[in-house]
Amino acid sequence: MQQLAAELKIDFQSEKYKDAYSRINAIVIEGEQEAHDNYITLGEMLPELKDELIRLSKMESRHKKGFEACGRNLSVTPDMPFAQKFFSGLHENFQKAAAEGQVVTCLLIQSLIIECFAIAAYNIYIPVADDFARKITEGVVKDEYSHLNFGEVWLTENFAESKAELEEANRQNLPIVWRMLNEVADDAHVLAMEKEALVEDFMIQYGETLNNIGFTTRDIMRMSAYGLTA
Ligand code: Y39
Ligand code: FE
Ligand code: FE
Ligand code: FE
Repeated sequence: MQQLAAELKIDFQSEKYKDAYSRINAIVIEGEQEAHDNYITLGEMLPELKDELIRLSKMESRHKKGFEACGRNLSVTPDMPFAQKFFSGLHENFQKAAAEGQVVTCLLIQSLIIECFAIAAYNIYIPVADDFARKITEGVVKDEYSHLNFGEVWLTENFAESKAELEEANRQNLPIVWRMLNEVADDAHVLAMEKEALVEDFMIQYGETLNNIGFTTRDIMRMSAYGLTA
């Protein structure tokens, strides 16, 4: 895997690489922090699953520390204000849903959308990462599959009562994901991560998950179309 980064002759120390990394690294650090906070909130909304959700939140804290080390390893200072702005749309929608006790919407935002985004981004990053970051990211992505699985299992078990809210939450949040992908495309390209690959991985993962939860192919086609206009 390491050969791809070498073949592409990625210069991890160039100013151009480090400048792009200061934003992507910040996005990942901010994302892991928000994922931590979101699982704590979900633990309060689902008291019978609190212990498991606290366990997930601790994994997210570890991920954050790992990615902070990746930035330090390249002598990059993450641009955290940029990252906070980057996440503000999903952040606000999660907060609003939590305040209204909409656990299904919260699960869709964190455990389906954000986790699928993470899985796509980390899988695309691993072959083009520096050696240090690759080892860290390989460990992290395994955890993200287990977080996606948590949301998938809960929503499968509660599918009938959740279906309408899931469709509405998808309609409100999927366009935000496409805007985020567009916003990060140029920086991702500098890291040898192509937007087309990110979109493809995201859609495969997200569509497969919706299918496992109980949506029909027809539902998934309709739900995926939201955001194409973003
Ligand atoms: O559950 C999690 O750990 C998710 C918070 C992390 C999301 C990280 C978002 C990655 C997007 C990076 C875009 C790079 C092209
Ligand atoms: Fe994580
Ligand atoms: Fe996660
Ligand atoms: Fe190019």
